[in-house]
Amino acid sequence: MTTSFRPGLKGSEITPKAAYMNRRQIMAGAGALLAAGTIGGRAEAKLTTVPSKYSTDTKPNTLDDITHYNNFYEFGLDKTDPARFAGKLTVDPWSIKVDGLVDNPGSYALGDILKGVTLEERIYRHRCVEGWSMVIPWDGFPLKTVLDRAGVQPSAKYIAFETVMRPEEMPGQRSNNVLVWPYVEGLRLDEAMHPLTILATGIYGEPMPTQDGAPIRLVVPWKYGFKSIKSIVRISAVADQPPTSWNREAANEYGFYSNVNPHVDHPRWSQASERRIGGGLFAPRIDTKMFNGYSDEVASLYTGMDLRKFF
Ligand SMILES: Nc1nc2c(c(=O)[nH]1)N[C@H]1C(S)=C(S)[C@@H](COP(=O)(O)O)O[C@H]1N2
Ligand SMILES: [Mo]
Repeated sequence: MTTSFRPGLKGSEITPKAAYMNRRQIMAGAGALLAAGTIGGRAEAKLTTVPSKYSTDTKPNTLDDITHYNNFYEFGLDKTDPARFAGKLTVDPWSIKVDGLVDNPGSYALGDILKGVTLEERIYRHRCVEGWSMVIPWDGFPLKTVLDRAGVQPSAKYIAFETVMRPEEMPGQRSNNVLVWPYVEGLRLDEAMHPLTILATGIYGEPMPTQDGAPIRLVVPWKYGFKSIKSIVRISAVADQPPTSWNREAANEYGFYSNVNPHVDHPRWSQASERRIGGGLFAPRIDTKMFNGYSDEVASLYTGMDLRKFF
């Protein structure tokens, strides 16, 4: 956990959503369906999205917060390293290998994966295991869409994910051995198929900033942030619980499930409360909610499981 004071940060985006909506209206008025925006040095088209019933009403963090306070160890360990170094990652062309226990294995170009897909705006709470949180307006679509097209076979019980391995573009893959590269994650099949589980390709209607996991990353809002693996190049349907990066590193600190749970402390700190990024130096900590506030949607996935044991 680190300090909330970041010198050099502009305090200009007080009402991010309002400013964003204005920008959208201005662009619509100008008939500019494909207005150019620049993220991480790339000139990109504006995404078209529809709202979702799964979005929270809570005010989202500013794009500045979301893109300057990151965990992406492939680019370094400091929260500001991804913003400094992730622009180097080549995200176009991009393809994802879909393999394992599926009827239609193959290497699919991202453009083909996105064909016929409706992007939704999903404003989700994001809770890092380190004790900080944000609210992020993702643009994405259910992971289930990809899994259904792949044709997951009945013998598959889990879905495994892999981040790109590219040490020449990712300095952390050369300089730190905190984790074994590439970063890997996994979900139980029913978690992967859950409507809250999305693949995100943008934030605030802009193509995914590189530091947030461009061009496509997982978002599982009821689990600690490290489950939401970035810059995915492989999705595999498997029979057995797959290894996951942080669990492999310290199994007693980072479980395979890692559902947000204020009643189970990390061995080195409490998980009862969280610090919302962007609240300022003196903002009080807020109570962490079971399943990050998504109990109504996901608690039934875990009936019968001892949530203290399967953390
Ligand atoms: N490949 C990869 N994915 C990753 C990480 C990482 O270091 N590498 N960090 C995780 C952690 S700990 C968090 S909290 C979130 C942070 O996402 P954000 O930077 O977009 O807020 O990404 C997760 N996904
Ligand atoms: Mo995290």
